[in-house]
Amino acid sequence: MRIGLLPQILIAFISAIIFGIIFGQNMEVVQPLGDLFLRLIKFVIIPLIVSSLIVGVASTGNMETLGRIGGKTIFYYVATTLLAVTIGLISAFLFSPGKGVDISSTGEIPEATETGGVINVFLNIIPTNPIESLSSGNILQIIFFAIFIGVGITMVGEKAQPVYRFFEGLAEIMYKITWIIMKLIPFGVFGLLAPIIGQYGLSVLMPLIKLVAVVAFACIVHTLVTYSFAVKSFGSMNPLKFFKGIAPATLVAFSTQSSSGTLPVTIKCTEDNLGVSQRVSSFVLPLGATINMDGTSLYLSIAALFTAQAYGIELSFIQILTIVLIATLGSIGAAGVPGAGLVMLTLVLSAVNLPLEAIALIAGVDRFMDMFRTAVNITGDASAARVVQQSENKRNEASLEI
Ligand code: DAS
Repeated sequence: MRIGLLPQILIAFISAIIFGIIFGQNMEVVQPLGDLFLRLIKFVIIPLIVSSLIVGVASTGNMETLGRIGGKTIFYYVATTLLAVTIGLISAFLFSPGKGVDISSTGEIPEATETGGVINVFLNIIPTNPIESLSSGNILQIIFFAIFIGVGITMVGEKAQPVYRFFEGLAEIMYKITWIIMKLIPFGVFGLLAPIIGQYGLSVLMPLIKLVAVVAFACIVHTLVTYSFAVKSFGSMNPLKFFKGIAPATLVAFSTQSSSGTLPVTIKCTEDNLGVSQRVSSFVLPLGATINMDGTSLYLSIAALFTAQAYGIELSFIQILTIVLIATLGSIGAAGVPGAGLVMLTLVLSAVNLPLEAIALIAGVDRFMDMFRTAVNITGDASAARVVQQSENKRNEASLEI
């Protein structure tokens, strides 16, 4: 009998607690299992973010599409994602989910990087040597490089198609490898969590329950506030009609934790219930399932602050700004598959030098948060489709009046 991944993670989570309580610090013997899982996640992250970002940006097709509809769509996606990250940060500061257990990492906590001012943060994003950025794992520069390659492919058009197809294939390969690594989560959870429980006891778990609650709260606030305002003000639709219309897809996303897996349902609900044409939905929704993940972005900002709070690390303004940037860009690069946000969390923590061991704590409850963030991700995509459709309707009406 095959046990689903979520029950497996629950079994690993509960086993880690039981073994940690019974065997105490002796459980550090399974630490290598956890380290192996973290190394596998770090191994996949850079090729995954490069290929998925390039494909996500270049998949807008051609400059015409990228023009009117693409411009509106991408503007809406970036604006709502930045809003989501802001709501995430405010929630994390308000409720401090990580306060309660100040666990210093097993290794030396590296000094948080000071990058010398806001201007430098943005200047440092531009890679002087992309190969060096890739080899040194400079996340922001890698993301910058990938986005510009994606724009370049779109601008060049036909001649760049072999390059596009190469990265499309690489993205599929990386999604498959990520999918395999996600299957190892139960082992990673056990190998990372049991030693922590053995060393710190059950008290370290309390913040986790708070973390899930804060992520769920932020997801609900973002959905009810941002999307209601957007569909009412720019989509000329009653928010209740919008949420009722997209509800089947929202529930499928909550249950499957996969935006890509929910895409067919999202398209059907959007076209049948939200008055969106096939022409708009076939562009906005697949792009959204790839690069628009508001739930993931707010989760990344909350999880990063949770980590800083749990390890007693004060974050500077520059680091918080970096978290906003990476959470926004990392959600663009996250795949629409279960657990993608957890993989991207490595990106965010690495970028501001926060201890990756926190992944151990978070991985155990990640799937519960993934339910909420995936439901937000696809609801956000549907709200974009409605807003873009209404904009197109107004444009067509205006052209008829001329
Ligand atoms: N499960 C991902 C999705 O399908 C989101 C995530 O993991 O953050 O959208």
